[in-house]
Amino acid sequence: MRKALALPTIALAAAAFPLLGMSAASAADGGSYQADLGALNASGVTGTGMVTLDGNTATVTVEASGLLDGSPHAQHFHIGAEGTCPTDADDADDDGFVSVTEGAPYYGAIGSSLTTEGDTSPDSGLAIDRFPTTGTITYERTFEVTEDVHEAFDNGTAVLVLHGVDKDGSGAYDGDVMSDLDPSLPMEATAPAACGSFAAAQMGTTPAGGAETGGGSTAGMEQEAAFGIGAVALVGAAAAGAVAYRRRQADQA
Ligand SMILES: [Cu+2]
Repeated sequence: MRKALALPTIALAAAAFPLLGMSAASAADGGSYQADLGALNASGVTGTGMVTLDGNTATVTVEASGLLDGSPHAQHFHIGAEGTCPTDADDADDDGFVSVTEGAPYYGAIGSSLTTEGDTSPDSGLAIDRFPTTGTITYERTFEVTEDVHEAFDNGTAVLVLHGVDKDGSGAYDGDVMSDLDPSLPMEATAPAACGSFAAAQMGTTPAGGAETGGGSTAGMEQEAAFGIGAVALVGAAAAGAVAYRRRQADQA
């Protein structure tokens, strides 16, 4: 597996010489991708994800509605599997939920965490203080993805997944079924609410290097402003997020 070891070196070189990376890679190595979200766990969620890659710089837009308002919604690029989504029939253990574990054979593991600020690696997969908390999500952020994420977009195995579903309609994440990811959390907090496979978007007659330059003007709309999430957010670890989550639940109780 010498090849795998070479990847970080390439990434480092690109980071050190961004202009070099642009000329070498991005002109021929970009693209736009769209995912139409379908509901999971009877969430009723609808929406769209858009990604434009310029080299490994991803400008990401997620618009979704029908989520539980006031509760965190982890959102990720999942990679490394079939590039497809499960259905509600894929509840293999018959606990009433399609869980993350049951969806993984279709959409794979976390490749990027679509956080509102800070780290976007899989390490932030459950950093719930840095995910949208609104019933209608309007997310836009530009960040660097890893080579394996870029490759997933290239080969059609990148999938957008939004998590957190109030399946029993109680107005909060609760219930007796606990999460397959963190047994201290209700299943409702982590179960997928919506899923969509990314496919290359039809760019029509857009000339190379043309209209896409508009991304720079909107990329500044960072999400801490949009969601009012302030200084809370240095927590990167999932454990810290879980603690914060329980604190929030306690506050609501
Ligand atoms: Cu996910």
